[in-house]
Amino acid sequence: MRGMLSPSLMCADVLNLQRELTVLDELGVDYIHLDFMDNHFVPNITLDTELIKKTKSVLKHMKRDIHIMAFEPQQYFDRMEIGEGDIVSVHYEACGDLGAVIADIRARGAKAFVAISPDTEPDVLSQWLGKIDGVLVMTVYPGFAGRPIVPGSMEKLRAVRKMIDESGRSLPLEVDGHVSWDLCAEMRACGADIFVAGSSSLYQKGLDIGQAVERMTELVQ
Ligand code: S6P
Ligand code: MG
Repeated sequence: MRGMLSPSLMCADVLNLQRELTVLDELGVDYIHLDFMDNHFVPNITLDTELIKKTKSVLKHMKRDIHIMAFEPQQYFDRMEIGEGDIVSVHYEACGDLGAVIADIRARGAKAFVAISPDTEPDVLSQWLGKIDGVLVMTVYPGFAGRPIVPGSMEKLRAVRKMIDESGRSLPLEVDGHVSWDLCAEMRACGADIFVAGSSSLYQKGLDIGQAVERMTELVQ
């Protein structure tokens, strides 16, 4: 699987989101990463359900990559209009009945990814690998941009990649958190396929977004 970018909209110019989305869409970026938080599972609030819903009317090619950092995420699916083509990541730690949440996402035609926070062991994924469409590994503590990478994250990516490969499925592995210019190629070598690009890379001040997308795409091939 080729390496793909998923720029994080919470790191973009929030006063000009429509323009930010259109530019990325026209550049041919694969995914837009949309972080939703409930101020309980994580101590912050970012993009809301209405905004996430409305992104649908702007995007032509780019797919939504919705990362829900909230307890019982299924309560938000209708309001986000989750459907065909979306990736929806829900946290292992946040679902009372993870099987039902996965089934709900897939019934809507979306791809169900299970996300794990830094303190969650990869082993918890083993029973779900046959039932999901991908895995998201958080390499920072969720809730904020600009956080330092958690030590041991590369080993964790490698361990999850190995588990996926040994399961016999070719599931994409997404990495979210401090995916920097310096670390993204190493993350690729550890088995990541989808790279959430935020304040450590694409959204550093003063960069030309077209050149930055091109450079990062090369780094993760
Ligand atoms: C954080 C969120 C992430 C951030 C991303 C920011 O909880 O899930 O998607 O937007 O990590 O990137 P960076 O490079 O600032 O860590
Ligand atoms: Mg995220």
